[in-house]
Amino acid sequence: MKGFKRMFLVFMVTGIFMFGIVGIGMAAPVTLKLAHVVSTTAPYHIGATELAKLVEQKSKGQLKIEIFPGGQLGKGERECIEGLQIGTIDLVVTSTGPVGGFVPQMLVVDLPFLFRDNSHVDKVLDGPIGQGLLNGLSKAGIKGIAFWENGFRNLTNNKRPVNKPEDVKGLKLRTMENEVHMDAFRTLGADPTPMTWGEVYTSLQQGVIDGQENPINIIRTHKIYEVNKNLALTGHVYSPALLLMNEKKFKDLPPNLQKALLEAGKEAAKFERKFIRDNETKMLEELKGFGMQVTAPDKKLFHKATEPTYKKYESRFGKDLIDKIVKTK
Ligand code: EAX
Repeated sequence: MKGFKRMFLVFMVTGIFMFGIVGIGMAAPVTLKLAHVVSTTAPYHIGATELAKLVEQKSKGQLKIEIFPGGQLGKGERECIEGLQIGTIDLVVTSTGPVGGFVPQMLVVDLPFLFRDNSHVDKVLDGPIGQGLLNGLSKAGIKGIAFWENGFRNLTNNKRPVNKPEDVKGLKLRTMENEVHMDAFRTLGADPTPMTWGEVYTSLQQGVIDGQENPINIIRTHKIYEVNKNLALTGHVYSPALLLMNEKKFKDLPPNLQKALLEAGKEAAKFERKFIRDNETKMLEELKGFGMQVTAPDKKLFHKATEPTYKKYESRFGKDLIDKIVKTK
């Protein structure tokens, strides 16, 4: 019996000792707050949900993401990015729309008709040019993790069908808080009104503005068909999105969790883009089903009409960079 007691004692002490070490080794999981301003049916949310799953897997539960959709932590994307800078928000999924207000160089991607199609987008944004733009965010205390997608933007309005650039003249159009977009619409003779996303539906409903422009997925998942009846497939600008993190908080993460987040951020980017591209045609058919009058104007006419925007911004962004993007095959 004495021998058995000693063995049991040794076993217990060893067990407690081992458990102690493991217990101490395993830090409490880190939970990051992610904010975005769109609905829970929109691609940003679908992508963020996938990101949370991937991060948990890759970090073996050491890193978790809590998602705050629909502007809960900041009614507009600019407010969310400000929250990110001061540290009240850890991660943000946002269009590049308002980012130019923090890092002007990022606005280069918002030039009209800069990107030909999705594969051109992927080659540029997943390549050295894209990485350079992400690195540039560090100037504003922001860690650029990956380019996600918003999509090619199209025009909706309540006044008239749009079949040519002249049809845009005089329309009071909501734009993002983005000077390049506003300049492009001024060249078309429209009256651009910068406004945060959360105010657009009601402003259209009350006739404060005539129209707005967004990718099909945003028009569909935010019921814009209830307040605007004309949709013109202008595809006048590609709107990238970004997964951003407060840079200090990123640097404070242990290397294994930094690695998990960077990998998951890039994988979720592919997942989110694929979701948008796989569902675009279906969503467009649904918009027609909800009674939207859809026109497909000649994009070359709009491209030609917005060319003056390039003249204005060439010196700011550098003709070299613009040419490099345009010439990327
Ligand atoms: O990022 O503000 C906009 O029009 C954006 O496309 C929307 O917030 C999604």
